Amino acid sequence: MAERAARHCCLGWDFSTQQVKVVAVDAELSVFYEDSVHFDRDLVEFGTQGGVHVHKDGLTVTSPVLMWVQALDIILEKMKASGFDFSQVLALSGAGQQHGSVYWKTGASQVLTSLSPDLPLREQLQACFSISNCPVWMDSSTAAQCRQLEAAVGGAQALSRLTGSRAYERFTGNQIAKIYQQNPEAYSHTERISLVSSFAASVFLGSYSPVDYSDGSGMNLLQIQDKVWSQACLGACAPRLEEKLGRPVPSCSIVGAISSYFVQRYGFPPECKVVAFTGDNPASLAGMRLEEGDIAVSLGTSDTLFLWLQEPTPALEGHIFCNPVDPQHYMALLCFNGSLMREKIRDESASGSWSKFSKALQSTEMGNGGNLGFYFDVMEITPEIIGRHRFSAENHEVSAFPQDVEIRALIEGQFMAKKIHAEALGYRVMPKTKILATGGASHNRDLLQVLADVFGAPVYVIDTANSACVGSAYRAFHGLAAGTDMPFAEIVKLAPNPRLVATPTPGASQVYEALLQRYAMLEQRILSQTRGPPE
Ligand code: XUL
Repeated sequence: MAERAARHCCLGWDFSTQQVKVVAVDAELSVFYEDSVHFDRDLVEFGTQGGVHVHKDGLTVTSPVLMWVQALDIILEKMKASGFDFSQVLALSGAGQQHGSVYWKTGASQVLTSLSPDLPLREQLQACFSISNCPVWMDSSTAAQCRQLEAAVGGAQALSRLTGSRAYERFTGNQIAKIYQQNPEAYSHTERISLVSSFAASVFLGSYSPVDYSDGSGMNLLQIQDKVWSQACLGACAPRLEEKLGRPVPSCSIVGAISSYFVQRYGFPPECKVVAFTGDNPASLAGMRLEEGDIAVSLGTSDTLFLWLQEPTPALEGHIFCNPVDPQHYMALLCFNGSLMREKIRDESASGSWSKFSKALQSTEMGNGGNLGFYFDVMEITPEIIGRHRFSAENHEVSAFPQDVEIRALIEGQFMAKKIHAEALGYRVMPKTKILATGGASHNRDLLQVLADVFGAPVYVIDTANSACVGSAYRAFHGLAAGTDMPFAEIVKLAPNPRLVATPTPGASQVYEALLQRYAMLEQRILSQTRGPPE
């Protein structure tokens, strides 16, 4: 403990869908403290499942804002009880689940700046929100608002060129439009709208934190090239929106010093800096130290694929965000449904056991004897396909596969879809390409072997799966050095190197070259059967 106490450090926070996490990273970039508060388990009074409430319509998905506030109280008290020496914290930053939004009621900023150090945050902030259940990224209730936004700017492609994405239901602008239309009273009593990331930063700051460019790119409101709010988009969503959002800032900005509440209650130094918080995916890109040519694959509730880009090529699928570690550059993000389907097939075809699931992958051949499957019990994100579709080597639709074949068809299908849709954004696997895997399923070697084989590139994992959290601490160090123009890669050069876990099996590229073409063709066939031929 005494040795811990002497370490200068930065904190990285992660306000994810299911929990709040924190890590402390020292000047040698070692993680020496980790803690978390789990919403379903540690905050049962809020009655969430997986950190959210799914409403009766099956489309609206929200989380109580006070649950996030109370989680912060609990985790800070846990750190204090463990003897964590807050006086050594030089800076902190954090990540939030993307797209979710928080609505601060008129007068809340007064409360934020004058918090009493004797009371928990929840007690003092409970009357500060005009909307108590915040829309989160799993919400898909804003189809009408998406259509309105696209129509207002000249179509889906035009919106994508402007903001990096066509209209998505979970993107914040559309969520704000819905709140304005359905609850104009609450909207008019809102003085500030934050993302989950900038909300958490605001609490630490004791005043409203700006939205950063990178998480701001997930709103369908920010012009990603010019880094200003699009007046056309703001106007299409809700009135007086610009003043409620504040001006966006580069992701590595210091947004201020920590609020006196944390200095007095926990012993943070008054000069401790708050570096702009960003989205969980941008923070993961930082945590994995992605370099050009690399692909990062985060295997979680949703599987996300991200690529570093110099020149944005916005398309009708996927998203282009401003890059969180280099404001001149961009990143691309493709989202797919992920672990829920893997868990379902594990339960159905491997008696709920991951080790049986792995054995099925080991006992089946690359290419699965030509059998291919599409498994989308809920609407897939990229592309919009629903249902289960299985095909034999002769492209005949079949109703079932043996259990082992089913498991390999699911995993090969999930990875082939990723490669096909990354390439549709202009991405090409290069000889120096590394695939960096993270998230829950990145612990499964057999799954990563399939990933290496399908992409024809080596797969690495980083030591911790907490990449958003660790990336946030790295970004805090980056923010501290911002005045010196030191590039992010230089800041993180002491960080542990990624660990090689799988290299492509000889012959994999021949097997998958053919299979990828069939997968793409069958995907088109299913799409045209369900929504008619492409225009
Ligand atoms: C990204 C997205 C999810 C959330 C999860 O567009 O919706 O990855 O960020 O936290």
